[in-house]
Amino acid sequence: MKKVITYGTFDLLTPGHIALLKYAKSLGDYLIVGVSTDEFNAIKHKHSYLNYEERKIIMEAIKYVDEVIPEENWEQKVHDIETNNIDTLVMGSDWEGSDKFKYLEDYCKVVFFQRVSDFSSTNFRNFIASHKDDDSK
Ligand code: C2G
Repeated sequence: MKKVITYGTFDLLTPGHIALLKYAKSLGDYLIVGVSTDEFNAIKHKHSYLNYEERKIIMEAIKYVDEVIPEENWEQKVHDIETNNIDTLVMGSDWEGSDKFKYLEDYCKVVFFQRVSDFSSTNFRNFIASHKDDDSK
């Protein structure tokens, strides 16, 4: 069984996230997703609308995802790769060249997925702001 792993916050999913998960699963038989905990998001200086448990529920419902584990720190990846016998780690291309992933090539294949153009967070915020009174009518 070829096992693949990826990591991320996965808040407010877009087709870009799904494209990554679909691609990651296509590289093996079993996909593990390390979903960033709320505490690790704080370390990443990233805010998510949904908390860890909510994001975990959503990720577990995606057909490409076989298992969700908590991503609690930057350092756990070697342990995750070794204890889960991971063949391939997949990340979006925005991580290519990052020193947070280069060293992992000593432990498994590391593949970067060319990101699909994502929805713009700015456009999303503008949409919400311009429709904030819709429900009150
Ligand atoms: N992604 C993508 N295309 C998009 C949006 C996201 O390929 N349009 C990928 C990102 O490159 C990442 C994964 O989906 O590989 C999750 O993205 P985020 O939820 O933004 O997670 P991130 O902040 O990149 O955290 O240890 C790794 C970190 O936890 C990654």
